[in-house]
Amino acid sequence: MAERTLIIIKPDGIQRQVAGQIISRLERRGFKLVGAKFLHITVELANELYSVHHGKPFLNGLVKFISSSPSLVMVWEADGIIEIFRKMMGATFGCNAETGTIRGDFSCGKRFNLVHGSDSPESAAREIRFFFKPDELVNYDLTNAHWICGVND
Ligand code: IDP
Ligand code: MG
Repeated sequence: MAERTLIIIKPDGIQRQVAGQIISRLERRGFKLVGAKFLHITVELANELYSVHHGKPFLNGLVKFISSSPSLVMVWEADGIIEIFRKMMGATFGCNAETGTIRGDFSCGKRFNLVHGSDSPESAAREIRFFFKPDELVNYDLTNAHWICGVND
């Protein structure tokens, strides 16, 4: 099975109605969607999701932002997707992110940066488990997979 990552379109992405544009970029890159949930992340869930940031000065503001309105939580799959998607997201703050990245194209701010992407295989496994039961992730073949990945011989 190819690598999987957790991608969240955060409340600002939903409220600004750019979720479709962000998903288009994931499809265009050849990623495969294997799970999705539209939900309002509660303060409790946000605190748990961002437990690595406990004690940091921005945690309270981050939790307030993430729990302020619904998010679209998804699992996508592709070889090397964790690193590829981190590059597609760009630097944490839109004001620092390169043009061409999601954050660099949709944001000039800081905390309101539209997307979350797991930062390592360990984080991906933990974050995916956090939102999805194993049977909520769908196994299927993309009929054009051969044309996306090619033959590497
Ligand atoms: P990442 O989303 O690029 O992995 P993290 O350091 O994991 O960045 O931070 C999680 C989220 O917390 C960021 O996406 C951003 O929304 C917010 N954040 C991070 N650092 C700051 C800060 O210094 N001020 C305000 N918000 C921050
Ligand atoms: Mg992070």
